Amino acid sequence: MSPGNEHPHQVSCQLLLIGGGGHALVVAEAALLSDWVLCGVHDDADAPSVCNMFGLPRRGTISALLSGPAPATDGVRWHLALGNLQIRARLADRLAGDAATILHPRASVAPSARVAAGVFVGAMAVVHTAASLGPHAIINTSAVVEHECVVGANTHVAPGAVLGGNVRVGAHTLIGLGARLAPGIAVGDGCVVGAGAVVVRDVPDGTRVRGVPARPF
Ligand code: JB2
Repeated sequence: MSPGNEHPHQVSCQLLLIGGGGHALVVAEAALLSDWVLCGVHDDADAPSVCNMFGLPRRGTISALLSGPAPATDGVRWHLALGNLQIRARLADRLAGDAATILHPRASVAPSARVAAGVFVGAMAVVHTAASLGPHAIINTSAVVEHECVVGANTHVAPGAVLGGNVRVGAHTLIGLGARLAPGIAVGDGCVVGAGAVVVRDVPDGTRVRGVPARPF
């Protein structure tokens, strides 16, 4: 990794998960495999799945983090462990302190890749040579981000999606399950690429596309 990137295996750091549902289950297990010590969860559910599965205390709600004065994180590292991109963006703006980057130990992240704070890379995902991942991006299970791709802040590349070489994806965009983006394609901010789509033309900001080849809908 380039200077300034975090080492994937943070030893005995305390980590707060923001979100307690399905995505949190995946993040929690990856974090534990990477030697993080989980210290709690914020979620609106009374009994979040991740608390039940990993025996973690619920420290508060997401609604409380989103309202009132900016919440304090008391020096504890935190990670956005929920999938809702709008809520993730609002939380990222409000939370102080250092977001934790979590790389599953069986992800392949090239040493030359740039990985910003708060990123999650799931099991069997590949982030290839000179790729760049913005803050809080999610590269989910078995997704492939090829050489020199740029993935914007808070963008979610869903399981099995493939970004060919030199693809650029903006911020707050969802690349759906198993979608394919041809090499060199640009997808803008706030877009949705439907599951299984094959994108062979650039996608402007705020556009939803689906199908093979992908078209706006
Ligand atoms: O609009 C919201 C909201 N949406 C989700 N307002 C507030 N206040 N909280 C919201 N949340 C919080 O995210 C809730 O506390 C909820 O318990 C938590 C987790 O959301 P959910 O259980 O719907 O799923 P997830 O985010 O863990 O997983 C989704 O995203 C993943 C990336 C699912 O679609 C998964 O299948 C997917 N893999």
